[in-house]
Amino acid sequence: MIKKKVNINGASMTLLVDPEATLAEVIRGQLHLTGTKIGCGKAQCGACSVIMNGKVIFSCATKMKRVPDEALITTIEGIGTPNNLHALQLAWVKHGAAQCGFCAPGFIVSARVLLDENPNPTREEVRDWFQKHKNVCRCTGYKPIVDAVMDAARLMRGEISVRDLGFEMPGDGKILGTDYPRPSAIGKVTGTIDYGADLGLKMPPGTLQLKLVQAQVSHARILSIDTSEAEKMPGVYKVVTHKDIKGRNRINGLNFPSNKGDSYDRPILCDEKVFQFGDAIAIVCADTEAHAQAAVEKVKVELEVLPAYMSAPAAMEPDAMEIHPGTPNVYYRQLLEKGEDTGPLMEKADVVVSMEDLYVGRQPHLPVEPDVAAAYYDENGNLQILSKSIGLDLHALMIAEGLGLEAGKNLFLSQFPGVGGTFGYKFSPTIEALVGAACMATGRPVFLKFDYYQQIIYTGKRSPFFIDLKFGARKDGKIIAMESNWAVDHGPYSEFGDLLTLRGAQFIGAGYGIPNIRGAGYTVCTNHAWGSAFRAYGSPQSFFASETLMDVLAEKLGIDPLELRYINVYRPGDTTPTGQEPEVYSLPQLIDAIRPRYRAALEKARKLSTPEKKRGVGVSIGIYGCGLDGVDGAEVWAELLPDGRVQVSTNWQDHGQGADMGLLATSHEVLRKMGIRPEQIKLVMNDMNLAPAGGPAGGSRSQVVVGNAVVNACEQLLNALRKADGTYMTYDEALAKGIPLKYTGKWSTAVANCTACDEKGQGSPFAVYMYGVFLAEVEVDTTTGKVRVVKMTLAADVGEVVNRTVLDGQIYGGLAQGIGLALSEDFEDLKKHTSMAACGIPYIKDIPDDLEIIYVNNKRKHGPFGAAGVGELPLTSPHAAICNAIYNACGVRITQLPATPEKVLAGLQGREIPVVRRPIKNPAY
Ligand code: MCN
Ligand code: FES
Ligand code: FES
Repeated sequence: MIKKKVNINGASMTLLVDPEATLAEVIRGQLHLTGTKIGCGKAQCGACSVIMNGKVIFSCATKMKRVPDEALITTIEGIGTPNNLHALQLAWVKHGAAQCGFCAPGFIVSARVLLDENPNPTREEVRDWFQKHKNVCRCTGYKPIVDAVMDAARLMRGEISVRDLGFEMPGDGKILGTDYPRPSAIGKVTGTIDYGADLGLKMPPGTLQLKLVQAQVSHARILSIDTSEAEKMPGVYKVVTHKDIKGRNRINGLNFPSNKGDSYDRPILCDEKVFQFGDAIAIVCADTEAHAQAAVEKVKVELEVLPAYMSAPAAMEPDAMEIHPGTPNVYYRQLLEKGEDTGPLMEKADVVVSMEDLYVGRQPHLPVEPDVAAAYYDENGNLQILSKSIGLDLHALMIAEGLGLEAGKNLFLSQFPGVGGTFGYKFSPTIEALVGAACMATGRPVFLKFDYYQQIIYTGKRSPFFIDLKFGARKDGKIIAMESNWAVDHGPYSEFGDLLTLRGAQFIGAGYGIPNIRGAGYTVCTNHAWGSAFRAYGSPQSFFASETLMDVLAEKLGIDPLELRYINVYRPGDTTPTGQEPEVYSLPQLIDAIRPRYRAALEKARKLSTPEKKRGVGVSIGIYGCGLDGVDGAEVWAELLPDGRVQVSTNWQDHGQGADMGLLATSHEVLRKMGIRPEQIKLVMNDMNLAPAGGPAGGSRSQVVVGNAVVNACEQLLNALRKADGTYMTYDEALAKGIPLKYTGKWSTAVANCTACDEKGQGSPFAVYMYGVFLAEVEVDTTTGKVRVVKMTLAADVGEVVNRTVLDGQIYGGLAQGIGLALSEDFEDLKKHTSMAACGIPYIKDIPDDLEIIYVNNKRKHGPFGAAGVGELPLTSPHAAICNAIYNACGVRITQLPATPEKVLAGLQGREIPVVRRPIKNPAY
């Protein structure tokens, strides 16, 4: 222990600290200044940035013994408060620069030093600054952040006023379609909203800290688990193993009936086998994290190590052992049969093109906030779990049986107030059942937070697809037949593997009115990371294949790639690969909108290309459904409160996308008719104890499905309160008349006749789709193979705009993730891909400042006020446009992602680009 004098946010204090503790631990743990966040914990993300003696530093990497005496330290709490926002915080709110908001405190303190040093920076100087200080944002695509810094600088220079950064209510009082700031923004930019790790520090005395014993091998039989020594370690309360779990000890994966995989193949705590590296074997519950961690080392696990099948090709080999004994490694098949048999049509076609083993890898989600959860028993003896779950009611159902509980009866889930991004990994429960099991085994409140390494190895990843694809086309460019074959490496757990494989049927070749299709997709069990949802789920893999092959076809036919797409995109009379009639025909309009930019980009690339730096342009189309397959519904309550406000309640879970804003703008659009202002709407969200099920915030469904239920609930309330003269009753009047004050709104895609796809992949799975055309401009360094994306443009039809800032932000953020997917992101090598940076997260200079969006608005019949969703559209196929642009620039065709400099350079030098091949194309099934 040492004594350290410091000045924090203007207050001088003497601290007693462990010299080895980090400044972040002291600020957060001892001083409870939880505005400073810990993301990577390794000086890679800037979430923990604070100012020390005028410099931006990583508090996660600064030991207390290195903090100079009398250091002047400023944290986010010293920059501004909710009642007195700093210019940067005002501008952050204005530009929607805090989506999940987890990165915001770090960026804001970093920017504060920049503006102290340089009050009039250029955009590039702002970008250089954040690059130098390694400030990472996974949500915004960085552009709104630079916008915010520029505006804050203007305000500080006196060029604009505070009012310019505020929200001006339009005369009609309508906030739908405006840049109204999201309700949670101020909490995020001031660091006052509690994320999981913040709440963890504020739990009551007696809370047990949890640490996991995790597998260090990818496949093994468990021979014994000995906890006796660990249980004797200081501070240890209990070591929980599978034997302590009262229920079935399995997560219910909710498999399709035709899936040969067992819905119950994912253990909560491993009992018989280890299925992948990082699997949880035991939970140490102790008084402190340090004590728990020390005891983890003492748990003895005896294993018989088995061969590990680390990819679909390996697990498909005839001599591979069954990873789940009794279940074949290829455990699900999705057929696709539309129109006539394609064999004879391919023979008749003027041109046939095909490619094999097009591959999109195991993209890691990389939210800046690592996974975290807490559990406790409430006063009624019910188990309460808090987490980052984006499907509270769904996850309660999936874990209840495993724990021996009943969802909604004695098991309730809620979200932490702040959730630092999920991008879909939280569509599956991760550590919810672990904290539940620990709380049940100890009877004490418990808390578990992952470090970033655990975030990477334990949580699910995007599942790689290997795709073979063939198009048969006429000379005029019209595609008449498609044949597809795909294998999905879904890791060891079958949960949602069938659904993901179905996405291949729905999205390979989507966007084009191809009349005849034959295809088959296979789900493969492997020992690499389990597959979970990832934004745009299944479509980035699918579009990478069809949008790459479109360019190959265009070249063979001598037709411009954009025009070939124009010839083939959905027109009235066409149907989707699943035989569904599109609800709108946006793609020709979107191509028309992008064409002038495309032509200009080609011209510019021609002019700017040099032998060392070759420029190129590529396009792709992207489509995604808004909903869960088939019939999908939501429930919402609207209630008039005694003070005249209206309470709107539902579980529209927030990842950071702006669920609060969506719920507010959607309900306000109905309620404003009775004179309700936005601040009179009380949102009650994301707590199973308090709000009904809106359904998971996945599949870009919430704005459409929950939004419609919001409209329904609010309209019922409005209709009940409307008087004959068109005015509305007050609370007292309604009470006096005995009119019910609370209404349950419901909506389901049954009104749009949605049907799940059948065994031949045919059906009308989604009521509403989103449509986009991507334009990528790249520069390839021919000496290194490094690719720089110079500009991305997306022409998008997401229907009516609900909130402009949220919408723009969703698209910028998705495009940035697409650039990462194309060029750098991967989770393949368990030894190498172990940190945020090693997994290839894009820093600000990896993303162009030039991100352009062109909106086309075809109002959707089945969307509230005509809105579709947006969340996943921008990540459907930007990577395909980028790879097409690389080919256009330098003639190197990348067929397996990511397009690393090594691969591009190999292509440039005429060497073979290494690829992974799938041995068995049509496995016996
Ligand atoms: N919206 C809008 N106008 C429209 C459509 C939508 O303003 N025409 C707004 C909505 O009000 C909502 C947001 O855009 O605030 C996204 O709406 P929607 O597309 O319906 O998606 P969900 O609310 O269901 O959110 C989930 C979606 C998915 S599936 C993933 S994955 C995802 C995403 O959104 N993960 C995200 N966006 C993310 N954004 C952040 N910052 N972090 C994540 O983890
Ligand atoms: Fe400190 Fe990432 S840099 S948490
Ligand atoms: Fe930056 Fe989410 S807003 S990480």
